[in-house]
Amino acid sequence: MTHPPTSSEIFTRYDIRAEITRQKVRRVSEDTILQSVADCLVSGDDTEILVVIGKALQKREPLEIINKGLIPAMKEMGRLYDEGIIFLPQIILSSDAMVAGISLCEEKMGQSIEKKARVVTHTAEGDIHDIGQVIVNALLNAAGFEVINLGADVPVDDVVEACRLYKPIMLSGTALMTTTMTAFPRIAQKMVEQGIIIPFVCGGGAVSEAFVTGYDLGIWGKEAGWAPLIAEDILFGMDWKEIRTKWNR
Ligand code: B12
Repeated sequence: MTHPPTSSEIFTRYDIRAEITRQKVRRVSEDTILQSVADCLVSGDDTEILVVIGKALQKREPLEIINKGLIPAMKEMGRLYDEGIIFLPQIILSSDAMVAGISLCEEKMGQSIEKKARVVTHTAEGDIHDIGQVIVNALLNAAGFEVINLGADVPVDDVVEACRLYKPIMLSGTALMTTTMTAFPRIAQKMVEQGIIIPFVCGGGAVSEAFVTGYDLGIWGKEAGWAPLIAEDILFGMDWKEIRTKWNR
């Protein structure tokens, strides 16, 4: 005779599942301060992260916290998600914590009063993955560029129109999905047709160097940190072809 089901056969112990998840999270830094930031991002607490980063900022530079704490922790979340260890709710909590943390670091980095030049940034049409763009905005701002932030899921024509209107020295695009990155060549083609010849730096998990260098104006941006450096090259007088030669294969 089979026995009636026990509680553990009926109920899922979510506290145990959470414990198992914690054991699978890899450390991202040897530095205990940066690791504490990463831990907080993984736990997805967008209030606590302000406290943790506030403390970290007393001993570490904001850029260090972004590059060596927040970004690797978000990558780790991506790995756990890809491997089916965590799910969308945890990702949403962590990405909210990421955005909160970046804005605190951004405040600390300050902004120069005199802006060097204007850059338009956007996340591709149909795509709401804007964490990469948020980082790009913060780094460009900190480096003294005026950022015209079009936000996420921006229609192709709106991007082109913004470039016509604001006359930026550079356009930045972020796409995390293979279905949305196809907006980039369409934007580039329309810009060329309208005579708006500026470097169009495209990044985000979905896009590859081969894809971006397949259309005119396209320059592949591997890391957010490249954005201000490329913008400086433009100020120095380099055109999109020279920039592509320098930064891409
Ligand atoms: C966080 C996340 C989310 C969050 C997004 C929150 C937000 N505000 O961004 C939420 C939960 C909302 C989400 C939703 C969805 N997601 Co999601 N998500 C992710 C996840 C886990 C991490 C992405 C991320 O933020 N990475 C960290 C950032 C910092 O990386 P990044 O943007 O690439 O930026 C870095 C560089 O690329 C570069 N960079 C970026 N832009 C630029 C620009 C310039 C100029 C330069 C120089 C550099 C640069 O700098 C950054 C670091 O230095 C990935 C999985 C993974 N492993 O990546 C899936 C993933 C991107 N999502 C995916 C999917 C499918 C979805 C959903 C459709 C799920 C669903 N079924 O509803 C929806 C999308 C809805 C939509 N229309 O967009 C897929 C995409 C698959 C594909 N290849 O097409 C992925 C790959 C997961 C998977 N393996 O299936 N998601």
